[in-house]
Amino acid sequence: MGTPITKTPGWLDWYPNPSVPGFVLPAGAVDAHCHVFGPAAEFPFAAERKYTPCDAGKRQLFALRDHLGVSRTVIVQATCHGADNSAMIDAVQSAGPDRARGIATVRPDVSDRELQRMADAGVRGVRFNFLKRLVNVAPKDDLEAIARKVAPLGWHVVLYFEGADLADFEDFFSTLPTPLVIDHMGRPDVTRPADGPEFDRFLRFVDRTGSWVKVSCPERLSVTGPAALDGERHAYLDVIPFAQRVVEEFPDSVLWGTDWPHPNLSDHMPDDGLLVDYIRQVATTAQQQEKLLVTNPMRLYWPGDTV
Ligand code: 0GY
Repeated sequence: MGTPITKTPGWLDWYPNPSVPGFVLPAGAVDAHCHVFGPAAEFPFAAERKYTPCDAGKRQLFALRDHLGVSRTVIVQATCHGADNSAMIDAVQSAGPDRARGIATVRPDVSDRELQRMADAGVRGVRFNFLKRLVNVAPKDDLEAIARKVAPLGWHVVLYFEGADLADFEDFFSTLPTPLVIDHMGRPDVTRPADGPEFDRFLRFVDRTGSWVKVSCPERLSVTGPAALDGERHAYLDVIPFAQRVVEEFPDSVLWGTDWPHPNLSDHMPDDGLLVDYIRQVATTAQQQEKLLVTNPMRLYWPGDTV
């Protein structure tokens, strides 16, 4: 018997009965950002975690994938599991033949053998997280050492940072020897203008570095909503100008993800079916949708494969 798990106070569990999306995803659509939590009895959470979530295991993730009409998933190691990637790798390997990829968290002393074992299991990148509420941010030397180790495998680095911190980090990011993938549009402050200097700076960084950008997590960025709940198919209006701008300026390097099971939301838990409907508001043409949902993630995570 493991120790009973007490969730972080105020924790919101994932939405149990998501709607059927009104937007039918194109064949071969990829959810390029989601997580698994535990289940804790099988995959205990890390001692150094900053939150304790509900269980959200691979079976529940695959049920949502099938419900939404997603074909493939990219499972990003959640910080509640620290650098123990077993739950993520187990989910990647259980997803069905070639249906999932993983993004790991590793320490600088990770061995080449361990990295190769992860690559064989479907891992294609590591995540560097700069949110102090989620992790004790690793020193730059450690991150550089990790990036140097994973670059020969053809992996990329996924960057998670707050928009306001980009100015401090961008020189460092530019030195990393791998492709870069940016989570949640670099977390802009959506109360500022989408054509203002802060978001311009972000887009210039994307252009200069050739980064990939996830136009994900409107539910995390939105201030005014409305929330994707109660049948609302036109949700998160304040985030749309930011996401539309990224999709229009970088149609060949945008990615989309559900972010299920939506860690650390405190205001509301979105209905994932309605989050799929949000896509149509940011990628407004069939060509943009095909690139965002199929062509781009396939090129990054399944190069050479067909849908
Ligand atoms: C996200 C966002 C968050 C959490 C994590 O790994 C994580 O714990 O990624 C967050 O709390 O902002 O990308 O899912």
